Amino acid sequence: MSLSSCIKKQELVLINELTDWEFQYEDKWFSAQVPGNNFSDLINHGIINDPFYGTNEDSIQWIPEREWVYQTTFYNTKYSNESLIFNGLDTYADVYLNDSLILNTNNMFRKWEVNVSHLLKEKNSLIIKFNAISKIETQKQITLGYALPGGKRVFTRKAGFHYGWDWGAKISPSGIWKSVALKSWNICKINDIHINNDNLTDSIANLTVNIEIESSVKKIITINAYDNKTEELSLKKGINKFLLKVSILNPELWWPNGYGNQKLYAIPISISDKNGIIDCKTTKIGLRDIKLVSKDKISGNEGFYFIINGKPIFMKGSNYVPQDNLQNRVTKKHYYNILKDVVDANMNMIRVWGGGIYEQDIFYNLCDSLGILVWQDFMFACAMYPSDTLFLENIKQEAIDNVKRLRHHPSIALWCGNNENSEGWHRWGWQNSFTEDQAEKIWKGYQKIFQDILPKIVNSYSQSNYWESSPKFGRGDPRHQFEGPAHYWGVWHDGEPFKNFETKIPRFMSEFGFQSFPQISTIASFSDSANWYLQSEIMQAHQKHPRGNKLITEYMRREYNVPRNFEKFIYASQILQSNGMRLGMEAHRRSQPYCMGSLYWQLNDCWPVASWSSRDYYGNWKALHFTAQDVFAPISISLEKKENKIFNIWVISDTTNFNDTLLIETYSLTGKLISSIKRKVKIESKSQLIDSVSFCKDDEFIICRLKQKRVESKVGFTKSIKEYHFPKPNIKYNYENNKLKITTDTPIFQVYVHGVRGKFSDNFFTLLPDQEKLLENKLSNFNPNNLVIWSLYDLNKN
Ligand code: BMA
Repeated sequence: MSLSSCIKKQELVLINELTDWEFQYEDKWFSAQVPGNNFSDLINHGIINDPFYGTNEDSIQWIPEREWVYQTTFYNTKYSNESLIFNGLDTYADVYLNDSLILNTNNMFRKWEVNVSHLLKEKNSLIIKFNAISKIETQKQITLGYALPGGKRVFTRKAGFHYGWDWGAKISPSGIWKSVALKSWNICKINDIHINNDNLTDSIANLTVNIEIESSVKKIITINAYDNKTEELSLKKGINKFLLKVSILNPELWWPNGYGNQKLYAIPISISDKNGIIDCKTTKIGLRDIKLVSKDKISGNEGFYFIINGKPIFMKGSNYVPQDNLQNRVTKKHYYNILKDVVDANMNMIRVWGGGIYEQDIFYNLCDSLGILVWQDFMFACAMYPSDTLFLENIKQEAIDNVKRLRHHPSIALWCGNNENSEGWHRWGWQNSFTEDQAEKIWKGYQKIFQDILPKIVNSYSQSNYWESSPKFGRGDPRHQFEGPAHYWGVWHDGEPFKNFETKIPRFMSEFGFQSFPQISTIASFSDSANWYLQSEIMQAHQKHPRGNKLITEYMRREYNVPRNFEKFIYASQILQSNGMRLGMEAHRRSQPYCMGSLYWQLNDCWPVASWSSRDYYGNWKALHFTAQDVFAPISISLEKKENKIFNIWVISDTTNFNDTLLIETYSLTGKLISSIKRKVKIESKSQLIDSVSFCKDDEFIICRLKQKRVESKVGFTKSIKEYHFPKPNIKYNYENNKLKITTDTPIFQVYVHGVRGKFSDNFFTLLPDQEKLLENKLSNFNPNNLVIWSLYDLNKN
């Protein structure tokens, strides 16, 4: 059966697209955007100002304290069976159809379907009332009798970051955040398809297709599947379950980015009778096998790595948080741009962190087609949760909805129960505020959710891997270096030196990070220049970590002159972050196969803020994103700085068995070549120590190159940057044929080209006097007149 013949006979009408919605504010009705939320609607009508600007966040806290009502009318042509589908209501909603209460919701992550056949008329009124959240939470806490770690938010199944985070504003919207549809059908319909991969070899993929059909009559139908297989079936009234065996010959595998193609197969299934097709569904799948290995045979310890299609693969990536507090502002383009930036930074995995949202379908579709593996947390973070029957049932349904929705995406590599809940309970002193009985009850609740309900659902509804919590152990427990995934926050939270990234190496680093400031145009989006100093009220409001600015400045002082000029301070903060994080990323990759993953905290921001991100709210790359691109490249050179001015030179690579020539060069600060060594190398392992070079003088630097693969290392310095006297460079540039050509008369480092709109193809690079740097700008017609070029020279002369 061809895809084009798969025409649905049941109807799915998106009510949000066909009708006008309104919301009520102080007795008046205003037009509303659906999907959307109350904040966006209030902004659109000029009732509130942009909550991201200045300190506006403070002035909008009344919004979640109120009730918000949305309404619409829609028309209907009668079918025998009709249901309303709400793909996402945030959060406590009472839904009325033609004045009858049809639904109460309590979970923004669930999909709700209500049979409304008996209530529909030709013209229908739909009213959705969103209740104020905090009153409900307070009531739930009173009923429980004590407060749980994480605060009152744990009672509500709503994105954790809406309540504020150490990188996020407290902006807690409510509303119809996903589409609303009217589903109508007459005879029977396909409810669900679940495709299992039974066996995958080079010559064949054997699949079992589980099909659920709902029928309003007893009936004989024909099922038509992918490979033109046809079967006659007899339906009973109600729910019918069948399975079909389907084979794909000479299957092409799906591979993560960097390892092969991302072949996807469409599997159409249709049901028909003598009058033609009654219903059909097409499911896209990718053929791949993902195993999570958590028992390391050699050491007997618990390792943690992924084997994809038989190959153990090192995971290079980052942690993803939602792209906006107001989800309706995240367009298809935002999804594409961010995931393209993930691939451009040579990543093959991102972790969707548990304090955000289960992402929209488009996110996973793009991950499938770009080869980005997804470590998917369930939405539980940094807290302990209630465990009463209603709550457990609620999260069970939430898990079923989302595991079913995402199970066919080849990109899904892992479902993980929670972020840091177990770690917090065991090592952050949470237990101290409870009696023994309370503590026992809370821990049992944890076990029920994360050791029983969630793994069972993942197992029964998908073929994915499950892991209880990230991390297995945090930095407070020495076992974090030997077992499972780790979050290492000694650097940053405990003020440990960046060097410790090189020694505290776990089996899989699922979080480590350091903050920096976003570029000045991003800061200008929420403040004017009069506020551009760290202590200003606005800058403080856009730094959510209580010690954030202090930590950045303290670490900066260790290595750099702390610039008095605000814009240079921002530049320095980005170099500080990227150079520090480089130590960790390179050390993790060098430590293969002991360590098999490096996911830094964090990829992105949900508003303009100082944070751990490598890419700011507007998608601008910080220095760290360029560093990730460099360190995560398929082949990369790592300079490991040792005691006594010695550098170990490593090649770290996703592929092995190639020959090359390594050039090891040292230069004076004025660009004079001091020494040059050529070494023929045969790369036989994924991380290979090639040589050690020792320096006599401090005022020299080292650069290494792999000649054939055209890979260049970053520069190695022996001293702290603040101790160097860089000669004043004479930098020249011209702009021709959409390319910016830059030259210099002395070496320049961390060259930052800025001051104009658009994104350059490279930045924060090194340039030597005999080289030309050619840069492209995404905006082909950018104006080079205001261009500013800084390098480490500009930091040190400050
Ligand atoms: C991690 C995350 C977040 C937090 C980050 C920085 O552990 O899981 O909860 O934002 O640390 O503190």
